Formats: sequence, C-alpha cells, structure tokens
Amino acid sequence: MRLVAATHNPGKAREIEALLDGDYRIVTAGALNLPEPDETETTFVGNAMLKARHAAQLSGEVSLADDSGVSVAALDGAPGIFSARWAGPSKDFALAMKKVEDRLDEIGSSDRRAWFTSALAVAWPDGPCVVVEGVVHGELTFPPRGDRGFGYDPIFIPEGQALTYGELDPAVKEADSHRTRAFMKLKAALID
Ligand code: ITT
Repeated sequence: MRLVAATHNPGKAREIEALLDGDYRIVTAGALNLPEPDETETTFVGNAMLKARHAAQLSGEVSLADDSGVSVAALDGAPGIFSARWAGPSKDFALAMKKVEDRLDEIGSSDRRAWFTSALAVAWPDGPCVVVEGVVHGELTFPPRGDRGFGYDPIFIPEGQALTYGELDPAVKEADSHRTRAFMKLKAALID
C-alpha cells in the first residue's frame, strides 16, 4: 500500500521511512508537489492533523503528517510549535540554534532542560484522522555538535546519553526518539 508522507522536510521523511521499515511505499508531499498548508493551529497535535487532512484531501490517499519541535524549559516552551519558523524562510538552523542560545543568555538562565515533541497524524480522504504524541526529554548544549541529524539535533542531548542527536548514530535516535515514541503509540492506536 502507498502512503503519503505529508512533509516537505527531508530529515523527517527519512526518519518516517525508517520507522515504517518497508511496510508501506512512501511518497512525500514534496514529490507530489502538494502545497504546504499554513500551520494555523496552536498545538503540535492540531498542526499534525491539519497537515495530514490537507494532504489526504489533495492527494486522495491516506496521509501521515508529523508536527514537531524543540521546547526549552527556561523559555517557557519556546520555540515549540514555532521551531521551523525560528529558522526563517531560508531554513537556517544554525541561526535558529544561535537564537535559542542568545535567548538563554539574555535571561541569564543556566537551566538547559528541553524536550522534543512529535505529533503524528494519519488521515484518510473524507474519513477519520488518528493523532498521537511522543516526547523525549533532555538537555541543550552549545555550541552545536555533530552533523548526523537535522534541525535542532546538534544542540540536543537526550536523557541517558552523553552525545547530541547530531553526533549519535541515527539508529540510536531511531531506537527511542520522540518520533519513535509517537510511532509506537500510532501503531497501537491503529491496531486497537
Ligand atoms: P513539514 O511541516 O513539511 O513536515 P517542517 O520542517 O516545517 O516540515 P514542522 O513545522 O513540524 O516541520 O517544524 C518542526 C521543526 O522542528 C523542524 O523544521 C525541525 O527543524 C525541528 N525538528 C522536529 N523534529 C526534529 C528532530 O527529530 N530533530 C531535530 N529537529 C527537529
């Protein structure tokens, strides 16, 4: 069966494909030239549903969307759902990570606690939409380290590890990331 991965982010698409482990043929929203919807909701769950429904409606196929981001405790959860927007139109994540560091410096906080969230939604054309959320807690580190991941991976050290997601083998991230935790819940929700 074919599944539309309702994302224009190649890093996410790679991880979603690995999680599906060959069970579905994946085609991305980017490859189908589907336009990106405006993410007008106020939660990860809301935006994941919006993106999955949008792709399902336009493609006529079952669509899986991910809305995700990093939330920083000392910044009251920012950037959170605005994680992509902090990188600007040129998707400059070096800039976005610097912005996080600068904001922490500005408020003089040494609290480095942070968490990644992934909301995964599956929508059927003219049908239901199932949504779940996974979270991984950890700590931020500056300057960024490692180039094996994407987005904010180089500044995030997941709980129980000494290396950032940017430094860790992608298989280690896949074993227990926010996206993997959401994916496990999704599987359970779809089987029940
Ligand atoms: P789509 O909406 O097309 O899927 P996007 O990049 O705009 O792509 P989001 O709106 O969900 O996706 O933005 C989430 C941002 O948070 C994303 O651009 C990443 O930089 C960051 N992010 C999400 N998951 C991440 C992960 O596992 N590792 C590092 N950064 C992540």
